[in-house]
Amino acid sequence: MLLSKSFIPILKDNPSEAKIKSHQLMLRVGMIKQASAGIYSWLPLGFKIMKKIEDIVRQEQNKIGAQEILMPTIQSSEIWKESGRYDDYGEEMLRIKDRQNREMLYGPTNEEQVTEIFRSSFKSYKSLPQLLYHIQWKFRDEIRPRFGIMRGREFYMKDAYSFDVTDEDAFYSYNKFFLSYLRTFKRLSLTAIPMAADTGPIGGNLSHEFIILADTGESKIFTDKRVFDLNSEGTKLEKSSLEQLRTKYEQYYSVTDEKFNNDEFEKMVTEENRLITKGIEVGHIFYFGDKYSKAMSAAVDLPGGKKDFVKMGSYGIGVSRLVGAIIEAKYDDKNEIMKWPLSVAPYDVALIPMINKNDTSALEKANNINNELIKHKIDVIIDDTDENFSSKIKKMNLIGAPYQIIIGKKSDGDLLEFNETGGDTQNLSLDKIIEIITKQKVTN
Ligand code: P5A
Repeated sequence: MLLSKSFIPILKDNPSEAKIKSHQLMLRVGMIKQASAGIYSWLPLGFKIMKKIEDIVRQEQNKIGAQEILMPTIQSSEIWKESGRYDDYGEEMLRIKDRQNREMLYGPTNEEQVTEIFRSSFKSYKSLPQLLYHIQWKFRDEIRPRFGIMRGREFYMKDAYSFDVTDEDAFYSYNKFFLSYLRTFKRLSLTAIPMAADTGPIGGNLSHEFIILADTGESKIFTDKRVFDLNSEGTKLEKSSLEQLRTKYEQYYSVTDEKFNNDEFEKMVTEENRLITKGIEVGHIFYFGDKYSKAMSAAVDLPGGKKDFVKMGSYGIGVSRLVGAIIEAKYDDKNEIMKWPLSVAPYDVALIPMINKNDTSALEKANNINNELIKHKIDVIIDDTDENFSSKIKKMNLIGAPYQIIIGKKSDGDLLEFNETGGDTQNLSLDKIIEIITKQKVTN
């Protein structure tokens, strides 16, 4: 892709309305454009990154056996009246009337809609467990939308729902998502810690928020530092392996402020291991048993001939919020350098030819290198503008391809100036560069 032909409207300075670095960068490089309060259009750069995040989220859902569906954004109020949440949800719900004066709403979440699908499709325990998910826009009329897409009114969420016969089976489903979330965030190169959390309007009594540390986060957390040394490596999808994983995490005190209890904190965590800080909630999982299935009569036949309401959980990931969360974690705003994790980077490599007015050889060389890189499935953006070197580097540092190749005075014969964005420059052959990038792409 040539920069001159791309739709990446970069601003010279940080927009003054943006208070946190993810919002600043997203507006600065034209990843998003505000349409109205808390509602955004996604421009090519931002959209490409979000789609890559979505793909990883999808792959990890499929790996635990969840099946993808797509439910509508607009829902009927009827099912919400059945569950009892139509009135409870209050002003955050955007209510709409159709031409027949029927009460509709723009879905803030889908527990009701999916329960309605389930009850009309499944009759027997033999079909369970069912893990269903979709990736769809949501609307919540947040009183204080802020920080760009971090707390939007319209936002993109992956929401999954599990249906089981017994509590025990349902915990197994819950633990599958627990593992899947740890794996998902790791692939996005984020350290997200599961923390015991409140259930709010979703309901139930078991819940974890997945939180990444960031000063600008809206969640206050109290945790034992040692939890950051844990990982999910080696965990299998078997019941006992998943239970061990949760026990491993739950041995360390880690809670959001609604669950905080100072006596417990001081009893469980030695002073040197206590960490009180802020974070961004990128995922949230809930177990709520038969809260919705009972209210909406979603029951299946059991082996003995009796019927029982199914046991349910729901599992959310903020796909659009993750774009901002990754920026909060990776953007060096002092030096104005963004380096996207390769797994979601908008381009793998920025090619920066130094172009003289009368000499187009650097651009030709860049085109040839691009053709080689394409053969190896390496995605490139070429700065073909005739701006000076430092403004070219500045722009590319903001766009954030993880690697840069500079074709300039110092490019010596077949050797090219190569660097990891923000890092030291090396002179390497194109073959060597391809080898380095390809190796990294495989491990991602
Ligand atoms: C779980 C899936 C739910 O809605 N129902 C279906 C449950 N949970 S949640 O915690 O309310 O939301 C899940 C994730 O969505 C992101 N999120 C948001 N992102 C941007 N702007 C918002 N206003 C917003 N609200 C929620 C968060 O990442 C959250 O963890």
